Amino acid sequence: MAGDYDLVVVANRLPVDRVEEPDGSTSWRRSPGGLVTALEPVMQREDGAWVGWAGTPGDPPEPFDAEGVRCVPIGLSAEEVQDYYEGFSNGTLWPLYHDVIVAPGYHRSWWEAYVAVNERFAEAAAEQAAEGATVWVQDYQLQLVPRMLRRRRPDLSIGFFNHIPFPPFEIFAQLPWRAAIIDGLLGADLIGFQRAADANNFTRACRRARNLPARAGRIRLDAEDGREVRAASFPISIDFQALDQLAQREDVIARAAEIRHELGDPEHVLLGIDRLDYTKGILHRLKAFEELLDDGRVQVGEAALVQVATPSRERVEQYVQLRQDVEVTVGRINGTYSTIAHTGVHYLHHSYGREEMAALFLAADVMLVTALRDGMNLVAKEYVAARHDERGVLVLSEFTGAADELGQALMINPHDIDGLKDTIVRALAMSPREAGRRMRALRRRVGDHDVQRWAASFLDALAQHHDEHNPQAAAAVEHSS
Ligand code: GDG
Repeated sequence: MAGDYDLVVVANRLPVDRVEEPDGSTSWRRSPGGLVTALEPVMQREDGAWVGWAGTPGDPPEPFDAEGVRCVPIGLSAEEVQDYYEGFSNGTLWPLYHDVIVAPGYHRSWWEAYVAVNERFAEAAAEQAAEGATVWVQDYQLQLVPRMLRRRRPDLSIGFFNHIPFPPFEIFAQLPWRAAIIDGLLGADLIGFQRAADANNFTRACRRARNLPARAGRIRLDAEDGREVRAASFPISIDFQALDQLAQREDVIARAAEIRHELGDPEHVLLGIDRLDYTKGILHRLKAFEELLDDGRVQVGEAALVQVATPSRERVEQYVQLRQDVEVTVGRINGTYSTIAHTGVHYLHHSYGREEMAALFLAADVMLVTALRDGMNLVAKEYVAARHDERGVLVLSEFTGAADELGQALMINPHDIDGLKDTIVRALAMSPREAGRRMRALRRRVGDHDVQRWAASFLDALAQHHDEHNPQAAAAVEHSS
């Protein structure tokens, strides 16, 4: 049974957050994040629906319209939140896909919940999509949805985008359900990844785990009349123009100056902004800063490090441990090096509004992105977008997707603490002329490749590939018309 919508986005979360109003009623506010911004214009133009979890366990609210988009909530029980979301998504897949920085848990009960919840998302998407519609499935929580959807609706054009890395086969092979994940993804016409290396890893996994003929990002499925699936890179980006403009607002510029003043007007402000996640290399960054203080190459009072660590996945064991480790480390650094007048590390375990984020970016001489593995890292691109003054230096881990595009950043290997320290010192000492030259090149790149362009290029490639390589779907649509 076909629904009404020509474009259906399926993501773990809806693009809106529930807000309790003072009068006791509830309303929905658009959640911060690039995906919503990127898709909003297309969703409005194409008559779009968004299928996702509303963020709290229990029965789902009825479908509703918000921000010009039809929102279709999926219900998750408290147990499913534990097993599908905190368990298989964030306790198995997240560490496995990020180079096993911590050990993934392999539990059959988590997998069963993942399968059941993916079925529920697929069912809802199948109900909403019009005949011949496009369905765009997002991210690692929903890798089985493309296949489940195709089984129900062979007429659809199905895309999938993986926001996190896809690991080398040697790591992926650990997963007891690796074949089912590959089969799930191959239900799509087009599978998008952040980096070319991720697409290659996936293509190789198709060969190794499924023995499929897969070459140069093309996977042929002989069992499905030779249907061909394409795997390619589509590096995600940010709404460059919106952040550029926000950072030019007088109140934001004034707030940036005020932040520096509140920090005690140090000569150098260093900044880290991350979800509090073990993939982000926060401890490596703190270690480098601590050693620089210890060596006397950097002095408290002259330099201050601001570390915003947004609370994240607080019920998952490794995140509880990480928070403790970060807080002990910050406490030790400040206990050892801070003075009554000056603090070494300003650690902020909460999230901020967009204006404050833009002001922080503007206030920072050096932005530290030291991820151990990161699909893209939007914070790096946001720093660049905010620096309309063409100042500031981006220190960027080579293990981020962003490193493939932002060649004018100072690249580091976060495991190489000496190298990281030297690069921080180099960033602090960089002439305004060199910093300006680098920042201009970075801004050109991000400005030309913004999130709107990302969404359009994925959807165009999907339409083209679907028309050329999916004989079954074309037949299904013809048959029904
Ligand atoms: C996943 C992949 C990939 C953070 N704190 C606050 C805040 N943020 C915003 C940032 C940025 C976003 O959250 C985080 O995006 P990242 O890309 O840095 O990292 P993940 O959350 O791990 O995202 C990643 C991404 O998906 C997209 O595909 O790049 O590799 O892991 O936009 O600004 N925003 C506000 N207050 C905060 O305190 N307003």
